[in-house]
Amino acid sequence: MNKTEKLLKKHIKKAKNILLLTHKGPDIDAFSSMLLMYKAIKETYPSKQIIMKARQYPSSKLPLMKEITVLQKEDNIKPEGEDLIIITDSSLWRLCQEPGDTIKESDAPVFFIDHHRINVDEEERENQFFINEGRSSATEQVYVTLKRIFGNKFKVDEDVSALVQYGIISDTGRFLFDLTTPETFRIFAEVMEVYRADVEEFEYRSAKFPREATDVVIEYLKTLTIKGDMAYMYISQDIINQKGFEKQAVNEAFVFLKDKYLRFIQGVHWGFIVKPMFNDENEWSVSFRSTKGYQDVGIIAKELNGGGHEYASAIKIKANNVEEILEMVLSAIKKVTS
Ligand SMILES: [Mn+2]
Repeated sequence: MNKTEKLLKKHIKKAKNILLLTHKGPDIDAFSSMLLMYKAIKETYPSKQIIMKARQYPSSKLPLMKEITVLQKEDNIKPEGEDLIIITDSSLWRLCQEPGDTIKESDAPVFFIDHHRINVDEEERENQFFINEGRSSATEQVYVTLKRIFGNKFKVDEDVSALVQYGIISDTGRFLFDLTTPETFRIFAEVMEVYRADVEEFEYRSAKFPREATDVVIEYLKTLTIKGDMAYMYISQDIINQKGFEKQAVNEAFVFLKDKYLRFIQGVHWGFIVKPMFNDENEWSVSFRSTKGYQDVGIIAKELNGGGHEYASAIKIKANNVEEILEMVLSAIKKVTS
C-alpha cells in the first residue's frame, strides 16, 4: 500500500458521506471501476452513505447499476455535504464536469483513481490525490487498490468478478492493446476462478447499434476519401438536416466507422472522421485512428490543440461548416507530415 492508498483508507474509514464520480460519457471501464469501488465500501461499511452520480446508465447491463443516481439534464453536480470524493477512470476535472457543475468547489478531499498516461495539473485544487500505476484499466487499478486497502475484507463475489472482467475486457480490446500486462491476465484469472462472466455475449451486446445508424453510415461512406495510406470521412450539417438524422444515430455510425472501418481498408493505415457535436456552438469533433508503425496521430491532434496518443487522438473545433474543418485538419496534417 503506498502513501496515497493509506490516506484513502483513512478517509474512507472516517467519511460518513462519500460521493463517487467518473468521467463524462462514461464507458464500461468508467462504470465498472466506480461500481467496484461502491460495492467494496458499501460492504465494508454498510452504514455509510455512498452516492454514485452519472448522467446516464451504462450501455450494457452491469451489476449494481441500479444503485447509480442518474441526473436529469437540468441537474448539476454540486457540493452536498460529502466528506470524501472518489473519481475513477479520469484525473482531470474538466473531463468529469459539465458546465454548471460546481462539485470541484467542495471542501472534501478528492481521490482520482486512474490508468491514463497523462500529466495532471496538481495545482488545480487543494486536497486532491492521484492513484495511477498505468494499468490496463481503471477497473484493474481499483481492484488492486481495494485489495491493498481492505485485505481479506474485500470479498470477490460474482458481482465483483463480473465487473473486473467487463472493465478489463472493454478497455484492453480483449487483451489486444499494449496496456495489457501479465498482471492484467493474472487478475483476470483470479476473478474468473470465482465466476466466469459471459464476455462474448457482453461484447456482442455492447457492439450493437441502432438500425437508424445504417443510413448515416451510407452518407459517411459517400464522402470516403483515400489519400496515400490515409482515409477520411465526414458528414455535413446540411445532410443531417435534410435526412433528419438523430444525434444518437450519427454518433453510433461515427463510432462504428472510426473503430471498425477507417483503417481496415486495404492500403489504408490511418485516418480521421468528422462529426458535429450537436450543440448550438458550431462545434465539431474529429477523431484520428492509426496503426502501429504508421502515422503518429497524437502529434496531429496536438497541432490542433487536441489530445490523445500515437494510435488514437481527437480534437474539438469550432467552424461554420464541414469544409472549414477539412481545410484545417488537412493543412495540419500537411504541416506535421512534411
Ligand atoms: Mn478506462
